[in-house]
Amino acid sequence: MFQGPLSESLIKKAVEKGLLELQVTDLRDFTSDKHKTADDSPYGGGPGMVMKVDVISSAIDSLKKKLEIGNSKLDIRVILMCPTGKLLTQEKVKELAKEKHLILVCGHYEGIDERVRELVDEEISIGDYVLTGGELPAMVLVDAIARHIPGVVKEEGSVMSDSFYSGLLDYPSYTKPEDFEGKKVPEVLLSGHHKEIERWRRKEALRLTLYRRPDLLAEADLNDLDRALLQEIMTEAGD
Ligand code: 4GY
Repeated sequence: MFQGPLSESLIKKAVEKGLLELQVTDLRDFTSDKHKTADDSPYGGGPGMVMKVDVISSAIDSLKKKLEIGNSKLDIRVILMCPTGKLLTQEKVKELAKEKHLILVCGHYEGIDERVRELVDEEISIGDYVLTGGELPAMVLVDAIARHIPGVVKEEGSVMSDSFYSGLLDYPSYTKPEDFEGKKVPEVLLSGHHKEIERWRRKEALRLTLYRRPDLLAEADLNDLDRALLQEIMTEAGD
């Protein structure tokens, strides 16, 4: 399941360049019976299967030991991907990108034994919906983190100007053709006036954030120019 998404595009190149190392561990390798049982029915009855805490614990311990060979005692963060975790944000992604090692635990089936929560440092959710497993969320997290490793994205400026990076949505972008079925590229972008282009982009980023994500705007770090631009936007809207 990990092979497809992680052997495509920028992630593959990052691995080839040695900027990033990814390792997939099969929980079944840490089972202790001949049927390789990684899940069992819930105590108290009810539908579905529950992932076994002893199996997950062995897998985490083994990974920690392996990573610690050669390195003296490491502080490796262990993250459980689950819908009950804290919602993933760009801020969290940037924080995790600074870590040297991460272990991402992917649940499966209907649930995991409650005691797994005590084995992990934190729980992260990628959104308020339930998937069939934590694998896709883990890949989402890996992809988001990888973009913050120097050298993974060619132009680092493009990471810095991303939506959410400065707490606002990104400004609108255009490329050729200049006129598509009557829909024209804003004049200012063709003008070559760098200062004016910068001002326009900031204003449009503010406008987009105001209309689509006012919650972000309330949290954003705004300067005097930003406040002036927002004033302009609201005046324009009132006309
Ligand atoms: N949403 N964000 C998510 C998820 C699947 C039952 C625990 C999510 O991160 N993970 O939906 N995971 C569940 C399936 C066991 C993981």
